[in-house]
Amino acid sequence: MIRCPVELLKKIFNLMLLASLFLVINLEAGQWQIPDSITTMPGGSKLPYREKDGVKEFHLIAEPVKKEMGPGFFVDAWGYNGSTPGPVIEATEGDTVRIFVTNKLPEPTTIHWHGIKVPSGMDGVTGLSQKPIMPGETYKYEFTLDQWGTYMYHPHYDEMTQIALGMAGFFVIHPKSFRGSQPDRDFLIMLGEWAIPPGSSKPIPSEMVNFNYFTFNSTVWPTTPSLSIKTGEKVRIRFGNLSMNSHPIHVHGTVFRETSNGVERFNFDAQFEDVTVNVPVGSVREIEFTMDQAGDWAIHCHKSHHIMNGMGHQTYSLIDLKLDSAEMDKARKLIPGFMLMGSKGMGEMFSHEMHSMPRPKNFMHYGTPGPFGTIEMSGMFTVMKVRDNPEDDKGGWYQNPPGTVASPASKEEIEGLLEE
Ligand SMILES: [Cu+2]
Repeated sequence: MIRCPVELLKKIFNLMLLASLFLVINLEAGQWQIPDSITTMPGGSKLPYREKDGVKEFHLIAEPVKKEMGPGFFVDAWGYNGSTPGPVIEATEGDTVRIFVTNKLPEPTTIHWHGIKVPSGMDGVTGLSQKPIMPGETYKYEFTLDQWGTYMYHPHYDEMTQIALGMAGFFVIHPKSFRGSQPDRDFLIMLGEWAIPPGSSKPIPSEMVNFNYFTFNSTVWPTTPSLSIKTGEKVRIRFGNLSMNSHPIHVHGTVFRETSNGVERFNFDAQFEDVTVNVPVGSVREIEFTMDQAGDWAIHCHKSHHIMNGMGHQTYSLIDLKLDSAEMDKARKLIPGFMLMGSKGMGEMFSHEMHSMPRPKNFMHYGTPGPFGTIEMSGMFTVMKVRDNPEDDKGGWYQNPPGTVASPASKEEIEGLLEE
């Protein structure tokens, strides 16, 4: 028990001394630590670093990864340090970084630091800038960062296979001093495409066009976490794309400014307002906005096939076609790849009846429960949960104020409206 202020001061002094000693010991030992910033990759992690002789050291491990892409839907992917995308590398402009890369894949690999100015021999291109890192080997990359912004890393050996299986990650370089604006939330989303046959857990790396899973940070909704935002907060989202297609990402509930293509930041005059940001292959796009209105707001790719799961894209239209079951059987035999597409559209695919139909093992279904029935979107889709008090929110759906939800019109309201 502390009886007088002098004793209290002594106690505080001793504690501070102990804490600083502990800090010195830790720094000397080069303890691994997690970068301290608000930047987060929903569903992902950050790569720890340690300081050694004024250099920031990191350790990436290229390895096979069992990824839960959707609830109960597991994929045999490749990634880094147990995850796809790989953990976020974070450093600051001016830092010298030393990155150890251990190869635990069954084939060689390298790492290319996409967009980062490095010496030619650190650029990671197999055969051109270095020898491949053989399975079991650990290589060392070292360079000084004299730029800032949002960059990426990926292999430059057997790119088709390794990137298709999930090997990609963000490399965020924070500016040394304040530039532009400071958001309250700073999210990273890596866009991905996968071709995974129904019932299989193995993505097909040679697929070039016909993908059937589209992911934010290698997951589909509802495994992709929702983004928790407080009303009035300033939000930044950084999108990276190392897939085979561009992805126009549409944000509901706000108009955003496109503030950067990852390379530092556009001058304010060069920034522009938009509602959809197209993220080309091999590129980064950053957007910033303020969420003024509480609610559940969708954010998704606007290529409508990219918000579906497990969908075959070479089906025939049965809309308006009335076939009995014998005719259906005949059609199935006659037309290769013929599937049971709805005759009134595809909406019935999302119904609960469809969910009760037998389906292959390890298969991600089409719709998930929402506050008003089934949410049909999945794939490249998540929800921004904007709340006045996110701390009090139990993760449920937005409670709309009475009279603010679209509802059936009454007879009186539409009187005369439907007359010829
Ligand atoms: Cu897309």
